[in-house]
Amino acid sequence: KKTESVAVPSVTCAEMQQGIIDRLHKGLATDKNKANNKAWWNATCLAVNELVFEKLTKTHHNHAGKDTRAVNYLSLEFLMGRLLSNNLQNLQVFKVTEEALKGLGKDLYELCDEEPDMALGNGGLGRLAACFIDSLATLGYPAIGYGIHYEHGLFKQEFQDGRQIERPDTWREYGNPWEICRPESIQLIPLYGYVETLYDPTEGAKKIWHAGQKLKGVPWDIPIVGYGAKTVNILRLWESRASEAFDWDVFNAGGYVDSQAEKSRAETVSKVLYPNDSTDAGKELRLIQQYFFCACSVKDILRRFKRANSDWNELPKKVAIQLNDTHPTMAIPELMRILIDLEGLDWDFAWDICQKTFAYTNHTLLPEALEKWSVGLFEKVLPRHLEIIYEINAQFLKNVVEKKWPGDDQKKAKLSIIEESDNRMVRMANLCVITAYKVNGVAAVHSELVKTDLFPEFHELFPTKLVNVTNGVTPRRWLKTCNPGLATLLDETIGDDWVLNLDKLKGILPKATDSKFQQRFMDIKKQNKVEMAKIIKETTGVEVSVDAIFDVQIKRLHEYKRQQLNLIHILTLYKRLLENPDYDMVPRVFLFGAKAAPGYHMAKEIIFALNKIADKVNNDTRIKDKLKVVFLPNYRVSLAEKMFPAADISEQISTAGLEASGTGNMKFSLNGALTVGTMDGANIEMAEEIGEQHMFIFGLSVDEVKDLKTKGYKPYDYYYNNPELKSVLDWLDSDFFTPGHPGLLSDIKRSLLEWGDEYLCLADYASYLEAHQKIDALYRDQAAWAEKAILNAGAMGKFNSDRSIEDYASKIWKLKKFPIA
Ligand code: 26Q
Repeated sequence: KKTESVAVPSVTCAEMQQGIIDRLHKGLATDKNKANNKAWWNATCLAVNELVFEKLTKTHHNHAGKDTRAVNYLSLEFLMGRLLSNNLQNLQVFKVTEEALKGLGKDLYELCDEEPDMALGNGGLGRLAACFIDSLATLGYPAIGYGIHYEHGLFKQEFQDGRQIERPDTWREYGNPWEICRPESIQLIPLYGYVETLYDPTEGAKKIWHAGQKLKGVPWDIPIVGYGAKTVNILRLWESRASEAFDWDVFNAGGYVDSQAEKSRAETVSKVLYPNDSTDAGKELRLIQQYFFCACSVKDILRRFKRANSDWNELPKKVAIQLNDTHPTMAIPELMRILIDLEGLDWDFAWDICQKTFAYTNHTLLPEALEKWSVGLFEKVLPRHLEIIYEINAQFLKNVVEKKWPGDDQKKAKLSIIEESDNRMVRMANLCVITAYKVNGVAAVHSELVKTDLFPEFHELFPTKLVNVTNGVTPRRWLKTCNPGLATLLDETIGDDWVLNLDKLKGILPKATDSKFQQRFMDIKKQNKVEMAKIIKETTGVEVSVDAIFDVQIKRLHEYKRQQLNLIHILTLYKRLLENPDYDMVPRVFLFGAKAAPGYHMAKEIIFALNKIADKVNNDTRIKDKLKVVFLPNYRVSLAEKMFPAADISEQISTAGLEASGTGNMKFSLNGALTVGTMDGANIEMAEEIGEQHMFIFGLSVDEVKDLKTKGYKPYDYYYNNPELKSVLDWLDSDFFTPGHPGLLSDIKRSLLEWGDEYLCLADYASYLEAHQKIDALYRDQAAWAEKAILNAGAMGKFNSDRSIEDYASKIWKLKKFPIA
C-alpha cells in the first residue's frame, strides 16, 4: 500500500545546501574546506534554526495574543538527548538535509554523532518530561517546560579496573546552537535573611521578608518543534548568576576578590545536576536549587499572566502548573507568598487559587525516595516559606483532618506536613497532596498503590484527587528517528501516519504470520544488531555474534531494578557451560548500560561484579562463544537510541510493586524486542495489550510479594534448597573473577543472604530461570520468534506519550488545543 500523507519538505535540497554553507561562512566564519565535522554539525543546526525561529515566533504571537490557557510543566530534569536528528524529523526535512549534505560530501548520521547529549536528567523521570514536551508541541497544546540550565548534566561514566569513575559532563563547553538567551526576562530571587512582622491596625499582621542574598535567574530558551512543525513551544531553563546589586556593595568596599568569590557561589546554584535518582540528597545547595528554579518559574508565569489579566480569579483558568514529582514543590509556598505578601490577597483567596492551579505527579513508592527537608535548614534559607507551610499545615489539620477524625492525633501525626522527630522535617509529598487538585501515579498498578499503600488517608479525605495517567514515550524519537529501517517498513505496510497515531500499529498484527513480512522484520533487527556489534567492538573491544540473542538491561542501577538477578542468571549459565561445554543453549550476548549514583555502594559493587564477570566470560575459550557479557560505559539517551533497536530481549525484572512504571520497557517492545519481566509498573498494562502469552512473565506478583514479606522472607531457605543457586552464590566468595583477591564480590552475596535480600531476588530466581529457558526454546524457531516480536510492536499503540498527554489534558489540565495554521 502506498502512503497517503507524504510530507512536503519546506525547503529544497539546494536551499538547504545554501543555508548550511551560509552558516559556515556567516555564522561560524569558516568554509567548507576548513570546517571539521563539529563545525558542519553546528552549521547544520544553525540552518535548521532558521526554519524553527519563524514558527517559534508565530506560535508565541498566537498564544500570547489570544491569552490561551497553558500548562507549565515544572521539572528539575529534562533528559533531552540530541536535538538535530529529532528536529529534522519533526520539521520533516531529514531526507532533504541528508541529500543536501551528501552533495557537500558529508554524512548526516556522522554529523548527528557530533552532538553532545543534553543530559539534564537522571533517568526515567527526566526522559518522560522530554517526551511530554515533544507530544505537547506535536498535539498543538500551549505549553512551557520549565527547568534548570545546569552547566554540568549527569556525570560521564568511565570504568577503571571495572569500577565506575564519574567525570563532569561538559555539554555546552563550546556553546550550544539550540539555546537562546533571554536577558529581557531575568528574575531576581531572594534567599536567607529574616522575616519582619508589621502590625497594621486595620489589616493585621503584614510580613516582610528581608533577604540576605539575591540571585539572578537568567532564562535560556530551547525551541521544541512539534512533529509537522506547526507548533513550536519552548523549554525555558534557568541559570543562576550573582546579582549586580549584591556584587557592587562588596566591590565598592574594595572587595574585588571577595566579590568574585560571591559571584562563583551564586553560580554554583545551577552548576550541576544531582545524580541521585532514588534517595533524597538533603543538602542545602539542592534545596536552594529547587527554590531558585521554582521562584524563577512562578515569577515568569505570573509576569505572562499579568500582561493580559488583572483579575486574580482568572489565574487558575489561564494557568495549570504540573509538578514533576515533589522536586518543584517550593512553587506552592512561593505562589502563596507572592499572592499574600506582594499582591496583598487574603489567605483564603490565595489558598483557593493555589489549590486550583497545582497538580502533582508521583513517580515512586520507595520510602527512601520521598523528599524531606529539615525544618532548621528551611528556617535558615527560606524563613518566610516555612511560616507559610506551617500555616497551610495548621489549617489543614484543623479544618480537614480534625473534622474527619476528631481527636485522632495519630492521623494528624501521619498526615501532617511536619514530621515530628528529633530533627523535625518538612514532608514535601504531603504538601503536594494537600495542595494539588489532582495527584497522579504513572501506571495503573502504581496509581492503585498510591491510593492503598502510600496515601490511603489522603484518599479517604479526597476521594477524587488521586488518579492514574499511564506513561508513554514519543514514537518520533523512539521509533521513527532511532530505527529508520523499521520505520520505513511500517510506512510501506500501514502508511506513514502511525507517527501521529500509534494505534495504527495494529495494522501489522495480521502480518505477524506472513513469512515475507517476518523476514523483513527480522532482517531489520539483524541489521540493527550489526550496527550495535560495531559499537560494542569500538567501545569495549569485545566481538559478539549477531546470531546470538541480544539480551539487554538498560536503566539506572538500583537494587530494586535487580541487575543482580540478571547477574546470577549469567553465572548460572556460565557454570553450566563450564561443567558441560556442550551444554545446549542459543548463544547469548548480555548487554548492560547503567549509571550508579556516586554514593550508592551496592550499585557500584554490582557494576564492578558485572565487569569482572564480563572479563572472565569473554576471554574464556572453553565456552565457545556461547556467552558474552558487555557493560557499555556511559549509558545515555544517544546510546539508548542504538540499543533499543538492536535488542532481542528486554529485561524488566524489578521486584513487583517497586517500579512505578518504567518507560524503557515500552521503547524495547516498540522496536520489536520481547520482554522478560515481572508483573510490575507498566509491564502489567503491556501484558494486557500484547497478551501475557507473548511475553516472558515471571516472578511474584505485588500481592505475593506483600504476603511473603508479612509471612517473613527467609532467603537462606532458597539458598539451601537450590544447589545450583547455592553454588553460584558461593562462587562470588572465591577469587575466580578477581584472581588473587578473593572476597571482592562477596558483598553481593551478603546482600542476598545475610542482609536479607530486600528485593527478593532469591525468591524469584527459579521462575526467572524458567522464563529464560522459554526464551532459549523460542529463539530456535525464528518464525515463531518473529511472530511474537511483531505482535509486541503492533500492540504498543497505547504507550505513546501523545496518549499520555491527551489523558493529562482531559483528566487534569482541562486544556484545549490551539492549532497554529
Ligand atoms: C531527589 C532528591 C534529591 C536529589 C535527587 C532526587 C531525585 C532525582 C531524580 C529523585 C528521583 C529521581 C528520578 C526518579 C525517576 O526517574 N523515577 C522513574 O520515573 C519514571 C517516569 O515516571 C518511571 O517510569 C520509573 O518507574 C521511575 O523509577
